[in-house]
Amino acid sequence: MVPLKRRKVALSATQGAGTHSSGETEPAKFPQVVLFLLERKMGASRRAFLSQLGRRKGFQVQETFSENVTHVVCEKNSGEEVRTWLESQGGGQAKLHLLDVSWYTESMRDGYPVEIQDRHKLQEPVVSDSEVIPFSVPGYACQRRTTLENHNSVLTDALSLLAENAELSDEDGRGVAFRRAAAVLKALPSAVTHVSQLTGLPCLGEHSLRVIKDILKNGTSSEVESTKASERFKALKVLTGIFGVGAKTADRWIREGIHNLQQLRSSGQTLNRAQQAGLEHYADIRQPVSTAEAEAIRAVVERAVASVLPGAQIVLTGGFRRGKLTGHDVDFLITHPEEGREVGLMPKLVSWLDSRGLLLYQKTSRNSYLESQDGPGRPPSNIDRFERCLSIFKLSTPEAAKTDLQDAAENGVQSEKDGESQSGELGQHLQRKAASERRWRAVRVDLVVSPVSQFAFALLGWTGSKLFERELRRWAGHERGMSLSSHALYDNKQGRYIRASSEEEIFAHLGLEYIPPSERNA
Ligand code: 8GT
Ligand code: MN
Repeated sequence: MVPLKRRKVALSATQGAGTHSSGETEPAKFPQVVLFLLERKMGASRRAFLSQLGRRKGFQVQETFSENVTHVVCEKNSGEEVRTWLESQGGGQAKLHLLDVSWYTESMRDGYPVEIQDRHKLQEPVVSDSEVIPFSVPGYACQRRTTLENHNSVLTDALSLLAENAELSDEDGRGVAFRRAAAVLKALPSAVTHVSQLTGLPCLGEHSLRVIKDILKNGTSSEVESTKASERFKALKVLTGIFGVGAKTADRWIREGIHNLQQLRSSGQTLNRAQQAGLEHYADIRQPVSTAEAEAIRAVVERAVASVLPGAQIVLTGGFRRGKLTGHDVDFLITHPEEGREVGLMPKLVSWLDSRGLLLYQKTSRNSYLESQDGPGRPPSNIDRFERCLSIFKLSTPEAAKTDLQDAAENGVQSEKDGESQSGELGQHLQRKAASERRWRAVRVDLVVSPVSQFAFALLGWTGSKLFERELRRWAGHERGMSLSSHALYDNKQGRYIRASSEEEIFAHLGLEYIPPSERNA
């Protein structure tokens, strides 16, 4: 045994975290790890012995507890007991590890801080409701600020996948329920670690709660895993990944035995123009669009708009306006400050782009919105009826070409995953060659033209997220007796339209605090 009484108890109290607590000057071997051994139940002599052993092995073992401590090592203490003691010491830092002495002895044996396993962690008592700080979240996504910083992405990814599966299976109700549950978790200021924290949160239905509990308990949800692995879900994803193919068409194809692109190509199915283009540019379109690419397309569209209608204004909407770094497409809203001048803009814009070979596909629908027909007395429907162009741009940038190269290089693995099985090495070689030779890539672009009188509504409606929009309309209807669309706000009780020239005004009319685009990522 070590002569205990000779330990220099007070020594380390004056020393910082970076120095060796035994008083020697050599640098700590593991500067990130600052240990403190709790004397309670361990006893002073054993503590002194273990501390000295640790220091000899190059660990920083502090004699007194401080903010610098990263690991508290205890013997025969429960988590609750240690937490009580910690509180009496003024807390300690948030990421403090509370560990059993077994972690320490194993680390001593191996000569380095071993990875922390569950069995090393102190037994935590079952958390009772009174001890957890419950999260508080308002019921509508449009009352919340949801940034891109998501502390619960494991949970929200799982719920989003189930939402997607429901949507692809014509079960929209279930889809929305999962989306709402995911949106609530996205808005939380920190990660959920215990189910009891969910008490009182809105929009968490029985099914969503079950999935969340599974993940908190086991790390995964069997339902999510089996959905992900199901042939039907995989086929639906691949087929609806084709521009122009919706869930209904994909479902019909699957019933006819078509599960991947190869099978679709050889099936002799009649494809419409959009689907043909979608199939042709499948690999490009499923590749996320970067902000740089979105900016490049903005520059092109700006040039086009300026030349066909000087003075017209163009705004990047959709996910990019919310600050997302990638998107599945690029959305633009175009208007002119003089009402009426925007009429006829879309065909001119499209032909400007088309004549320069910038469009691989386009389909323009005319503006079918007529306030006189839609109201008063007939509130505007959710369906958007602006003059609109769904297109596939041919984006030529060196950067795009580089991405294509990378794509092609990874294509073997990627395509297998997508169900687009390549026909051997030759197929892959040809695809790689084709991608490296072209100096462009296909990008989905949506262009929308709005009269300036409806611009604020169109901007709000096209900024998203989809759930945020849905929740705005639900709020308007249920809480305010109003109908909101991308064209207008209608007061059902007063039987009249409410004008607005900015998003801020619309939020105010709805009795909502203004939420900027970057916080609409519900
Ligand atoms: P992304 O990054 O995947 O592109 O995500 P996003 O930009 O948020 O979604 P989006 O599908 O591109 O749609 C952009 C916004 O436009 C959404 O908030 C959606 O609600 C809105 N929107 C309309 N009308 C329509 C429409 O007819 N079709 C689509 N796809 N979106 C519409 O207001
Ligand atoms: Mn978009």
